[in-house]
Amino acid sequence: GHLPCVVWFTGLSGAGKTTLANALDQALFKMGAKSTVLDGDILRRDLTADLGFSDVDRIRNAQRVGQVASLMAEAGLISLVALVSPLEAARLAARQAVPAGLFLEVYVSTTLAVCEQRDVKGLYKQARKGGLAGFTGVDAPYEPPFDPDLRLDTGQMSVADCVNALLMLLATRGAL
Ligand code: GGZ
Ligand code: DAT
Repeated sequence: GHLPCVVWFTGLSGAGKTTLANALDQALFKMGAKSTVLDGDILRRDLTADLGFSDVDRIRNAQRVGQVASLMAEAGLISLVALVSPLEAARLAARQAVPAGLFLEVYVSTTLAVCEQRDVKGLYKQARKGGLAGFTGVDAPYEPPFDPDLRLDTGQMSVADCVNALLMLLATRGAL
């Protein structure tokens, strides 16, 4: 059996949060552990579709998704959350929605240069042209976590190496 918890991935757009959350989800499934992915980008189509990208809305977003993740953990799942969550206050709101000790913060620390080079959705290009105001890393801040449980730079590490580091983290925290 495994202990449920919330693994919270924070980092710039294109840093690799979704890719790592999905890869970890698959690895956990193969091990017989029950997990689920909550992706900010997908949740914003419905659950959080009323929210924009102001500071207040980003905090609301993290708080709401944190509550859902907490419910998932209560139901016995390892809940994997991929949200830019660029503000310390937003991550704190999420942490406070989760029972003490069950919140693991993973800083996907991939540099802006690498994320912008990838530009998976062309959003950086759009933001640089001025067509997208308040884009994180371009003209909205990203506040790096002070003391993350794990730091992963996907510009330096393969997906497989990142997944192994994540499995180690879960194992050392008694989640596996
Ligand atoms: C940041 C934005 C913005 C702005 C649209 N700033 O690569 P993506 O596309 O899938 O990741 C980004 C996603 C961010 O949603 P989150 O709910 O994770 O953000 S937050 O935690 O800050 O509430 C990007 C897209 O939405 N996107 N506009 N202005 N990302
Ligand atoms: P995010 O969810 O942080 O916005 P993403 O997972 O959607 O990021 O995009 C990350 C892109 O980078 C995706 O196209 C896969 C690629 N990539 C290359 N090497 C990677 C690695 N080691 N880990 C994660 N993603 C990687």
